[in-house]
This record gives sequence, structure tokens and C-alpha cells, in this order.
Amino acid sequence: MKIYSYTDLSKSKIEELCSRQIEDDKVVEERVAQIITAVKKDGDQALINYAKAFDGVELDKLFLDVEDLKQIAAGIPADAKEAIETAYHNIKTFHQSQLKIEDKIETMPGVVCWRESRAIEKVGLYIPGGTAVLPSTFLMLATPAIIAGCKEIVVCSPPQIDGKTNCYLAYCAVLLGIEKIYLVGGAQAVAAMAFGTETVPQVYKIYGPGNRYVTTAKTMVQNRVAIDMPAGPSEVLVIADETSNPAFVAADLLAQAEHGVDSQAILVATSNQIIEETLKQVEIQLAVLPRMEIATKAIANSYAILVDNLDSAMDFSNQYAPEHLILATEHFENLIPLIINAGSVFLGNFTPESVGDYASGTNHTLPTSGFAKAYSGVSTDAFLKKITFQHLSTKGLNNIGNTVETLAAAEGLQAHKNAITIRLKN
Ligand code: HSO
Ligand code: ZN
Repeated sequence: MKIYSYTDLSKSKIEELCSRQIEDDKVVEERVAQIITAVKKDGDQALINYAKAFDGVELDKLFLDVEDLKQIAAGIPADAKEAIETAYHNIKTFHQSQLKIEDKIETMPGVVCWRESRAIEKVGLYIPGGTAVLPSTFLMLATPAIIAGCKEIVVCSPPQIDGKTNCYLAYCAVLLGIEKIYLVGGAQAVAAMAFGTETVPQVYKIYGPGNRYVTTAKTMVQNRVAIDMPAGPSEVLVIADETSNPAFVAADLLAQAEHGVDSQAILVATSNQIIEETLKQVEIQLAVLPRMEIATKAIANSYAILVDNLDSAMDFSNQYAPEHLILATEHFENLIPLIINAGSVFLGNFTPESVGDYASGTNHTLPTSGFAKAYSGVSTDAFLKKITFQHLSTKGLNNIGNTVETLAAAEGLQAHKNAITIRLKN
């Protein structure tokens, strides 16, 4: 891990450190475009072909139904079942609290405006499979969709080699009341949900993380459907002062690093000693990790920054706009007002990112690659649209009428003006 001193960094070097270097990959783009075309043209048959080619399975049915799911779910170990239930409870409780009814506002006497939420009717959730099967992502996406009241929740996840899904995902489905999992992965899953096939329903918005193929497909179908957010490799930035615990900080950096070779784990610390002790801990803990190879590459891809004070630390963090921000400092409350850009924040020495990844209640589908500057993570809001309403009494129209007539005339839109005048004369 490289170490930099913040005061010595030029503006352009800071920019370089904050850029996530996601190159456009023309090969991936071409491949994904072909997949989308094939799914549009051949529907289910294309999905069956890709399952054979990419997942190595001959599917005779493209989905698992309630009975299949119940049967697979029965194999879940008791402790995992309990853990999923606890996580679900917390995620549900937090996301339910996000449903808010807004006040009606009288902007001038007799003119009343308000907003009401309506669920997006059809949503598509992508749950990754492959090297890491993520039941937690299933909970994070389906729970707010259900709370928002989405009528049709389409779930796609790649088939395992046995042509099924694992017991964890199946148990989540049973717990959530989701009656089908479509055994479709990769770009073909995104294409299927965007355009629909004989079996996979078309949706209005697609959510969920995935590999480069999935992400590229999501960007490519955006002229057809909405997506949750652009996605890149996962990342964490830890701000540590002398009250931090180097072993804890190292553990958090490694929890991030084990996600993938392109993950970033950034340490911003107020002394050289903290950096040295933390990196020593990283080495010790890394050596015994099952995913050591992946984590080693990710750590090599990451860096530490020495700052003079916590204000500078926050300054850098806001420029980097991390997906996850951990404040490993005793007086984190002083830093909260200084946070401008971050996906989700973890406060103090006893709040590891892992709790938010799984079970505290906050969502783990968050903006990466600096998109935290403009995007929020997934929440119940992401499954809702806000519709505005207005009602005018005759008094209201009398009060506002001239204003609108004048503005319509200024824009040269006579018919707009007439729509007011004809009523005022009445
Ligand atoms: N850190 C990931 C979420 C996750 N971690 C799932 C473990 N499982 C992105 O926020
Ligand atoms: Zn994670």
C-alpha cells in the first residue's frame, strides 16, 4: 500500500487518487450488445443457450417456483436461518420508517399543492451468483420493494451448476414471500428484464450489483428502463486518529479488500504511527484469510494518506466521495456536519462496515466510483415515484390568475393564457 502525505499532494495528484480508473472496455461493450440483441430476438431460447454457455447448465425450466424454493430452503442451517431473520427484521424496520406522508401546502390562499408516493409497479432485482452468492443483497433489494408496495417483483439470479439456487437465496425468497426466482444471470438477465421474454416479465426499473457484464448491460438498457445507479467496484475510506484501534481498522480495510481485486480500501490517518501500526495489522490478518489472493491484490491497489488534522481528512474524503466512510475516531460527532459526499457512514470504533453490509438495517446497495457526489444509496424511496397534486378554489384562481396570464403572454403562449381568462370571466 502506498503512503502519501496530504500536504505534499498537488491538486492533480489528488484528482488522480480520487479517480477510480474505470476504463471503457470495448470488448465487454460489444459482447453485451450482442447478448442484448440475442435476448430481444430469441427470448427464452437465448437465455437457455447462455445458461449452457456461461453457467454450464442445461435448464429445462427458467425459474424456480414456490414449491422448488421451499424444498431448497429446507436445507438451510438453523444458525443461518436465524441470522437472515434478524437481518431482515432490522432492514425492514429501518426501511419502513422511510415511508413518509407529506403535508399539503397552501402556497397562496386557495392554492394547495402536495406530493404523494406511488410504488413503481414492476421492478427487477439482480442477485449476483458466481464466486460470491449474496443473500444479503436479496434482502437489501426486496425488502424496500415490498415495503414500497411494488406489485411485481422480478428476481433474477444465475443458476448454480445443479440448475438451482442455493438454500440461502431460497430461504430469503420464502421469508420475503417472493414466489419465483428466474435462473438467469449476467447481461442476459438485465436484457430479459428490460425487454421481457416469453417467461421473464419486463420491468420498469432494474436494481442490483453485478460484474462488468451486468453493469455494462444496465447502462446500455437505460433508454428503455430506469436503473438504481451506475455501479463500480466496492470501496471504503477509513478516517483514523490516535483513538482508533489499528487491528479494528485493518480488519475493516480487509473486509473491503476481499470483495474483489479492484476494490479499494483507503486509510486516512492523523499520524505516521497509526498508519504503520495499521499496515502491520493488515499484513498479519491478511496472511490467514481464505480470500488472501484477492485481498492482497486489492490492498496493492489501495493507499494510505497522512493528514495534519481531521479537517484535512474530511476534505480528502469529500473529494473521494467513498461508498463507505468509517470514522474510527472517538469524537466522530464533530465530523458529521463536515461530511458532504459519502454513501453510508459508520461511526466510532465499534461500528464496522460489515454491520451495514448485513444486518444493522441500512442498505448496502450504495453509490461507488465517486457517484456518492450525486447519487443516494438504495432505500424505500428508490422504489417509489412522487406524484405532485394541486387544487385551486375559485378564490385561489382569482389570486393566481393574473400572474399566470402575464407569464403566458410573456412566453407568447396565448392558449395557456386563455385557459385562465376563460375561467376568470366565468
Ligand atoms: N460491501 C458490499 C455489500 C456486501 N458485503 C454484501 C458483503 N456482502 C457493498 O456495499
Ligand atoms: Zn462488503
